[in-house]
Amino acid sequence: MNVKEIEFPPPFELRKSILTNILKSPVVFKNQIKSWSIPWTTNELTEQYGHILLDFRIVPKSYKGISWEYQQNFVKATIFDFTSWQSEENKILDSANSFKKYEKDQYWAYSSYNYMNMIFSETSDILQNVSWSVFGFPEIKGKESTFWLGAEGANTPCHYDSYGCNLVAQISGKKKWVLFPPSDSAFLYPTRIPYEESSVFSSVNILNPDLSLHPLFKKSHPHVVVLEPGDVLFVPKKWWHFVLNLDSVTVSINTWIKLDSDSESRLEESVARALMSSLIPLYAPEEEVWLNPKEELDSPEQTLNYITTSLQEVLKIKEKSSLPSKVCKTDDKSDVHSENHEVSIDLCNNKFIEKVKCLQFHECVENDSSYHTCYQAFQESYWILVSCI
Ligand SMILES: O=C(O)CCC(=O)C(=O)O
Repeated sequence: MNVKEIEFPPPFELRKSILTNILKSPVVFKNQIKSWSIPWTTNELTEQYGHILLDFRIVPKSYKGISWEYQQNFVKATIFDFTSWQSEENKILDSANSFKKYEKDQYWAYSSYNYMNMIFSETSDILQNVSWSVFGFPEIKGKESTFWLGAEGANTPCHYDSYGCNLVAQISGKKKWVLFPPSDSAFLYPTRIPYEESSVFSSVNILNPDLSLHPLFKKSHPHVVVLEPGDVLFVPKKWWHFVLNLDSVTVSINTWIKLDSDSESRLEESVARALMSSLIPLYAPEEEVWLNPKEELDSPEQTLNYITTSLQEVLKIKEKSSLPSKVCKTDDKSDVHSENHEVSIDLCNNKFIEKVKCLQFHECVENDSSYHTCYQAFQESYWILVSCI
């Protein structure tokens, strides 16, 4: 098939398309970040940043359930420990290597969602040389980006992010992204358990779906893309995604771009937070974890404050948008008109993203699932409250 090559748009045009929500489908951009002067190979990464200490979650490769963060073991290890574990035989690893007791054929490890300014020093090249300017966001650099390092098989459960949209740069190894449009939400059985601020998880085990439990999943519309080093994926707001590392040392760097609609999402999130903060202490069964690691519950006063502040923010924005001018200010003070705006370049028909029939992208295995339907009452009350806002 003769597919039209997509011309890369000028940065200001891409910025406009992203901020005004004209770019509604995922897009892969090729060959735009090769000039980033950062470690592209495992050797360079180990040489320059081998000493950096990260938290890795460790999961047996035989585990076929959803890899929820709260269920997993964590190890603290350096990047050097990780890359040597992946390239050497376990028996010749230094005894101080934190992965020594984990056979790499039997376990995967993932250090995910590391804010780069928390792990790399301020003067490090990687922090300075990551720049999203070619996509129209010169104000976003390494400091505002996150770093992901994982082994083959490491994955992130299917979820969507409540705020912003996402630019993901693939640096080393390959990653498979399975994306679903926001309109597929009903087919993905959204859940706030485990609770994590700004992540709405799907109850469906994407690699091993149980159709007796989640029959609507077969109506979903997966969009599959394998990212290679140098690719950048744009993920529009509220697109669901499941992500799988395909190589032994897989590195990606991403950033979330703030959108005007985030204020409404903050209000929704404040309701979720209030509900979880009051429900978890009362109802979470002892043997179940309803809270993701690093999350904390708030006091009733805090949750109320959070709702009030985010509601005021929404009302302020609504008031502003009812004024005659439809100009919204972006972070860099350039004006972006939210209507009457023509996009001259067709970005939405991207040839690298394959729309597949649901269940075609993996073997569908019917399995026993221990997912607890007792969450249902809670789930329903949450979605009713959110939809009332
Ligand atoms: O790369 C991954 O494993 C997940 C990335 C992700 O969820 C995101 O960038 O929003």
